[in-house]
Amino acid sequence: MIDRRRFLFLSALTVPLLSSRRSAAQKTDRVSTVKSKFPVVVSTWDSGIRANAAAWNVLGKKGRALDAVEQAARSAEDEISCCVGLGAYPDRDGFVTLDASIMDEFANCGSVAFVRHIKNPISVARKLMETTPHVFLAGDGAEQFAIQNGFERIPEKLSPEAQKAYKEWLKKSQYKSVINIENSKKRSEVITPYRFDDGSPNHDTMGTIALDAKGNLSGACTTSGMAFKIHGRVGDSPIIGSGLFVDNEIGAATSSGVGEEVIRICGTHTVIESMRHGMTPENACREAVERIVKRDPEKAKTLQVGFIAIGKNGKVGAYSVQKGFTYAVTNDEFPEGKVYEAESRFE
Ligand code: SD4
Repeated sequence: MIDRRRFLFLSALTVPLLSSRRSAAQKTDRVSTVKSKFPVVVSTWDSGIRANAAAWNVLGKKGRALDAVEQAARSAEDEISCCVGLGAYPDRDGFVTLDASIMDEFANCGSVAFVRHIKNPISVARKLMETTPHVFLAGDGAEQFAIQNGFERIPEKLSPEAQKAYKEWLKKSQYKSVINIENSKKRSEVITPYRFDDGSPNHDTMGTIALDAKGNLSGACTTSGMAFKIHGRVGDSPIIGSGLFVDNEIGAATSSGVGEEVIRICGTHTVIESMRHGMTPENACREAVERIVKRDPEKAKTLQVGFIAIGKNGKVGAYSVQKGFTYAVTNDEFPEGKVYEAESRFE
């Protein structure tokens, strides 16, 4: 296993187009633009490499981007120790509540929020999109819809890891948002740890965007939301235009980090609109980050948001508020996937 520095160094060497705005001081292993042919799939975080593998089973056989991103999200939801799905950390009342959204090349979209007891909310979102006139269901109604459509109701039970963390959290019961970064110390381990050493989650979301062999785009985003959130809180991930947006003429984008900040700037819609006006995916992600920082520069130093985007031509871009936001890219050149660390506003 190569170590992280060498891995990223090699990644940088093999990626021809680096950010034009990278200064000498920033001359590190960071990569915010990846030129790629299609099909290509991109997911947030190190664990995106496993989500991408599920997507590549579809995309590599010339399948549809929509099917690929759904499979990516499902694979993350199925991982019991992952940051998303029923194995994830609960809210402050001890309930795991999930949000998910999906969007296809025709601007069809479906979202569910504040859903409990359902293992694969992404597929509920797709079902809603494909079989009803609606785009967004929340809470009990979303659960009821899922069950009526054959999804199994899983009784509430925290995973042992989540149970332990929740007990620990209850001692102080203080909500403090964590800066989501990949745990670089353990990065070279094959199974990405989803927690910092103190047990707090280092991220809670899997966002996946894909461009298929026919040149069509789709995206999916699934999350357990911020750990220990207020019961009923919904973040950016299920909100079309915030945590996920796809415009088949332009590109696809998704986000991870503090959802409230993404919602305030309609984050992924902002990314796609910047691309519509000529920006590269990287610069469009950077522009969205700058809007977050400009609104409250001091607060921005204390939080994380990262965006990833794919343009219609297959070019991939990413940018984050804080260092440590990683993303995985899988394509014909790297069918096993490759993880990059995005450039960031703050070091
Ligand atoms: C949310 N954006 O619910 C999600 C959280 C996240 O890594 O991405 N964490 O606000």
